[in-house]
Amino acid sequence: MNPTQRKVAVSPAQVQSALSNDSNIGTSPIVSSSHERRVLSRRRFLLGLGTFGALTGAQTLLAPLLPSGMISSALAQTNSPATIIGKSAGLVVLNDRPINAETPAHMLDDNITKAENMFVRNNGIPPASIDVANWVLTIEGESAKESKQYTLAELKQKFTHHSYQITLECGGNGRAEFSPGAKGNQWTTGAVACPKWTGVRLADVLKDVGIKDDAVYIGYYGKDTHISGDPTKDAISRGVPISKALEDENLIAWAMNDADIPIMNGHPLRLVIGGWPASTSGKWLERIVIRDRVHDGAKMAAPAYRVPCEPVAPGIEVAAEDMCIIHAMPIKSLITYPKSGEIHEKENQFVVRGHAWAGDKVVSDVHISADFGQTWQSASLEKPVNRNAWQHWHSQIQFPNKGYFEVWAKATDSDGVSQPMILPGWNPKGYLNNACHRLAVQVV
Ligand SMILES: Nc1nc2c(c(=O)[nH]1)N[C@H]1C(S)=C(S)[C@@H](COP(=O)(O)O)O[C@H]1N2
Ligand SMILES: [Mo]
Repeated sequence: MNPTQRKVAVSPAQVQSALSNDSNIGTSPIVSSSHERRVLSRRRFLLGLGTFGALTGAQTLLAPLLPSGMISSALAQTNSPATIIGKSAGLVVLNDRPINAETPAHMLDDNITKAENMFVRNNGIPPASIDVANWVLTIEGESAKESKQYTLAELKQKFTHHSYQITLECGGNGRAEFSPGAKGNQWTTGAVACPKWTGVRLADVLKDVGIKDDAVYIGYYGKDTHISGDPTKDAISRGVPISKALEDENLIAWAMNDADIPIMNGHPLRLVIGGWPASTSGKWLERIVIRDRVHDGAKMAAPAYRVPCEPVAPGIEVAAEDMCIIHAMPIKSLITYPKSGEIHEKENQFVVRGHAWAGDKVVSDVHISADFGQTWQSASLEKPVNRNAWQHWHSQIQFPNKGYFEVWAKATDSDGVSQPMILPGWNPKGYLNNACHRLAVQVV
């Protein structure tokens, strides 16, 4: 053991013993769809870290930092999943039926997320075959003036092409922190990405078909199938109000980062809706309906993608009629460099950076704290390359002494709304956790 390792507050052995009953935490699990298992393993994990919990008095807050952090590289090794087609082995698979995988924060360090690093969120079974040459997009619905069909070639030839970098974040990103827990994929921080998308404006295509005055909503249908295999059921069919749909940045996209969209992210065509839960960005897009009412497709009804209209106490049951559809995503940020768990020499400046995004708004500030939120310093923040793209920030920290530190990042949007330090309003399905991201650093 070298001297720096000896300084680590939690030794690999301690972590190992804490993990001995369940290796699910601390190594990226191949499958951890069961929330109970996770809670149990976290409890076991904490048992081995009693002093740490006592130190902060906030075990549930601290617990998530350490497994990915100060542990031996052998333990930290990802249980690489059976490789997901087109994806980095470093993605963490949360579920394999259907495939759902998130991106560790440090793999989101690029300004433009690499295709192989973008998370995968499937509600159903991805299409088994994709016939690009014969792919047809149909636009119809009660509030469409007519029904029209476009091949990919027609879309590309008929409408002006646009490229935008658009942040897509799953509404359930951060669900793993909910207490009481919420069922579903236990996303930590990695169900977000901001690649560059190329396609035609959704608005241009809708206008080409003709939108009746009574239009209220649009809805999408994709080629994936329901997890049950039942062909009469849709995996998911969501949408947005027509006013949102007509914004410039929304695309019917065929390319991501100047190449075909990865199969798992919706090749050959997907909807890209900026600022709203990524569940509104339909993959394997085959049909868009212009509705004269709020779209009533699969996963539009409560409790899916809805939160209590008024805040509720944690754990409470909420009636369907008291749940409201999630609109724009809240202000959030991520620390993408360095990786959590760095061992850093005190004499050196600690360089830290990441991204921040604010739904339909703009990020106006990012602040960094290295003392558990007691003091904050302003980070340098770049403007977005376009609306609905994440913004890059960076900062430097001089630690006052040696020991265990955390770096916290807190972004503020153009309305002066900041990220909370802890889980904001609890809700039954575990949506909209925009609590500050925290990084563990051992200063030696
Ligand atoms: N057709 C289809 N579109 C879909 C989904 C899906 O399961 N099927 N999942 C939605 C959800 S919940 C999210 S978060 C995003 C995820 O996009 P990604 O898998 O490309 O990261 O796609 C959305 N669009
Ligand atoms: Mo999602």
